[in-house]
Amino acid sequence: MNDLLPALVNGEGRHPVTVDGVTLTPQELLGAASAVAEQLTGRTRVAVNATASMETVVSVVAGLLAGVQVLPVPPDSGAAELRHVLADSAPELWVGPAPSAAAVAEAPEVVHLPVDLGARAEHRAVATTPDQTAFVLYTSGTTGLPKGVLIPRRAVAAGLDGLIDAWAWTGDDVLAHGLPLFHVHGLILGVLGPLRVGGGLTHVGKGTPDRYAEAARRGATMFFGVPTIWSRVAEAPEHAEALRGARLLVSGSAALPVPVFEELEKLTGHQVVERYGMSETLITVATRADAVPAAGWVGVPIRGVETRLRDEDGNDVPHDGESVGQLQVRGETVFDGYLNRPDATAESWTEDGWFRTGDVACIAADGAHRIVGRESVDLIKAGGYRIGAGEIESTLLGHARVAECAVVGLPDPDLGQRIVAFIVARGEVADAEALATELTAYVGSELSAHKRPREIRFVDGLPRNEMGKVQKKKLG
Ligand code: MCA
Ligand code: AMP
Repeated sequence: MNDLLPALVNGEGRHPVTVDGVTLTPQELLGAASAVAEQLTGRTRVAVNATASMETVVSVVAGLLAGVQVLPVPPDSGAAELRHVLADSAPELWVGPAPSAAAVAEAPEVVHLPVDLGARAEHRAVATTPDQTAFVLYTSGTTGLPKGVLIPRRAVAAGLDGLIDAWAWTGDDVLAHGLPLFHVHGLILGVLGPLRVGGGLTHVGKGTPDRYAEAARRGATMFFGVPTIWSRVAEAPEHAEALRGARLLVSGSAALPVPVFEELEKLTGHQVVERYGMSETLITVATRADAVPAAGWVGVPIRGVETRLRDEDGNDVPHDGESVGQLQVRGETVFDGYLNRPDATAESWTEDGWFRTGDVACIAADGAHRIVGRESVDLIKAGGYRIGAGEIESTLLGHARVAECAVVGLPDPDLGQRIVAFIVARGEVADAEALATELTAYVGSELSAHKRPREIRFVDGLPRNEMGKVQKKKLG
């Protein structure tokens, strides 16, 4: 029995799946994934070098069919990030796309099992339980190294069913997007959603306005994007126009700016629906397809999820659409904890069992939610990626030319926030541009491309309070 992908396993999928130009029918996809799944019997956890490719999709489906834990690894992960992730999670195999040279260097003992997209094996049901871990997804915190979020199968099933219900998502829909396949948004919603419901998928490779327009012309009905993608679509009227015939445009992973919502309405005739979630909780709140979307609001809790607002003393905050409080959630979609981190896991829940999101929100009397921001300045959202300032700071401090540093997210019209590093250099800075380029590349080689600062500002000192703590609010 397979609890996660019933439409795929039961042969109910009617539309093909295309990923970056490679197309398989659902039956071909099931056949290729079943061939891999056979080879995963008896394994516990496998890593996937999660490039935006059909190999990644087949590998992830294979892992789920086989009941093993899937660890999607960002393909551009740098040396330090790989060292941590691979040591912490100890995957037994790489499945699918070949691991990067950096990944092989960090864990040469992990064997690579390639996938054959032409293989066609019979699907054999493997017994699984809802509490089994489906995914280990690494995500950044405010400080320290990324943590492995343990996402059980029940959360994936409940999260997708909640969205299928909220968006009246059916097997007639063809979803298009160009999101990375190593996060909840692109992978769990964007690949498993269509496969669970039996609809089509067109992964356009890169999320550019021209590719979204092309997918629309080819019949895609639903589009997913992060606000950066939508703001780029809004700036490309010649492509935006093609989205008029779509059924639903969805934005998430960061706040969609109101002017972008308004511009898209003018250009496409659609009011983009927003939804809100986290790696730890999957999507918890969504604007329903049958509701009238309001710019700046992300909708109501999906089926099976409850939310509440608390002030700093733990008291209830009124649902009046104005009062802000810490957003807490509970329900089927919430994760099981962080891998090997009982301390961080315990801190994440209140004593009465609610998960602390770290987001600040308000809730209106009709149940609509507005995300106001994050509690901590140390979690940056750039292009929809969640990035811990502390991780970048520790990395920069490992460079011989950095004496002190502070990393912040400053407002950016394209990315929402852009990563800016304020650096007190060791020694004289003769060529600031060359040193900035070197430090940026260093962060990329240790962490990953999207964690590179967009800008480096060399300063003589950092603003500190009497206790010596850097006052980040004074940087900018
Ligand atoms: C980027 N570039 C840089 C730097 N950063 N160059 C120098 N220094 C830097 N610091 C280069 C890039 O390599 C690229 O070069 C060029 O600049 C353009 O980069 P960029 O503007 O970043 O554009 P992009 O590469 O097209 O990325 C924008 C993007 C991307 C497509 C929106 O950020 C993205 O895919 N975001 C999605 C994140 C996501 O899925 N998050 C979900 C997690 P070249 O062109 O030469 O390559 S959140 C989640 O899952 C929860 C549950 C939720 O709510 O959804
Ligand atoms: P991640 O764990 O990478 O999925 O990032 C989760 C964070 O993204 C949340 O805690 C929010 O801060 C932010 N986020 C996701 N969706 C939205 C949204 N629709 N509006 C505002 N912030 C969002």
